[in-house]
Amino acid sequence: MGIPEKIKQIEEEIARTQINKATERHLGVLKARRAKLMREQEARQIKASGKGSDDGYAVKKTGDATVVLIGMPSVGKSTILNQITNAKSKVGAYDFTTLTVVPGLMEYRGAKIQVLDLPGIIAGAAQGKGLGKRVLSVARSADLILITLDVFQPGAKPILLKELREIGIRPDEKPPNIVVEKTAVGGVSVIAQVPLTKIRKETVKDILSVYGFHNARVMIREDINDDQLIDVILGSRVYAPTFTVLNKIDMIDPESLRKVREKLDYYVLPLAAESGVNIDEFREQLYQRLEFIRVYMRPKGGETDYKEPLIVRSGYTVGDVCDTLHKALRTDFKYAQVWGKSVRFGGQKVGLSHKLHDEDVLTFVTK
Ligand SMILES: Nc1nc2c(ncn2[C@@H]2O[C@H](COP(=O)(O)OP(=O)(O)O)[C@@H](O)[C@H]2O)c(=O)[nH]1
Ligand SMILES: [Mg+2]
Repeated sequence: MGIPEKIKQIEEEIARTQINKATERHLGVLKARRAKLMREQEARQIKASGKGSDDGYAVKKTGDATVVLIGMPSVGKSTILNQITNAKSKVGAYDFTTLTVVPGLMEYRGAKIQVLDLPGIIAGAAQGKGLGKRVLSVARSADLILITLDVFQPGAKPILLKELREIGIRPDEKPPNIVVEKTAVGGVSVIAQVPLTKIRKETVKDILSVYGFHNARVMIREDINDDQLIDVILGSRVYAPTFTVLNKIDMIDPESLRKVREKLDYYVLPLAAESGVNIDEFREQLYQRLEFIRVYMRPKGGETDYKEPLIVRSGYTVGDVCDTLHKALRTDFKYAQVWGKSVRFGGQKVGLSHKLHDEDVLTFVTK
């Protein structure tokens, strides 16, 4: 039996199996086997094609953050790109007008945001339907995934999310708080620091054994499920938040729009990209969701530059700032001084791992 048949067989068994306490362990193992086979299949496909997995569609990340536009064909992605960036992406009333990835740059409040317009996704894209996997893989570089829905097709989000999950993106999830360390001897020990309600320790051990971990220490710090454990073991998952807009609201009356929004159990920003309705609000919300912070640089013994702050993502450390400024800075780094909310007193000395806050003032002291 070939790999695709094996995957199919396992998927059928998963579909047949009722989810309950008695089957939890078995299901965990099935999912682990499926994920392992999928990885093998992917490796073979890449080898057979003789190219990288994202050949021809690799897009260099530029700017302070990258946003990827995702949606069904003809929902208005290219129109949005053209409205908010300097790009000129082809707009068309027919499907698949955009055949490659079109990048644009949106400059807003001093931040440079790279926006990538992807060809429309259809169900099964991750399995190679339509333009398929190679194009979709570009979404893996996203700091934020912008989901575009059409007022006449407002229920498309689950299909899009499923396709993203298939290529290893975990939309709106955080990396699970689990550490798996291989050890030389001693079998598998599972230490849970919180009560586990979705997975049993035996299942953790079973799943690890599918991946050949027979000696390991597993530290679980949150109430995870089997899928999350498999994600951690595979290690190639990317985690990104999503932001959803509902486009073409000019096509329906306010009452119908209210009804459409009521049916969706999550927030959407109503938009009419073509005529520009809500575009300013859209840019603002996009900027907010990227959670930028401003860092003002002060040369040692000099004046703070309040005019041109450094724009970085929230969560950035002094070390991250070194990397964005100059490669050599990290090696020459002695210490930094910070004034602002992230420190207890102005001018406090900090190291590379210090996390910065919005509007901190930063001085580097080098060797
Ligand atoms: N009525 C209306 N039409 C729109 C709007 N945005 C885009 N369109 C039209 O929808 C069609 C598809 O747009 P396009 O940007 O190419 O969609 P894409 O395939 O998602 O990139 C084009 O004919 C656009 O003119 C909008 O806000 N309102
Ligand atoms: Mg397009």
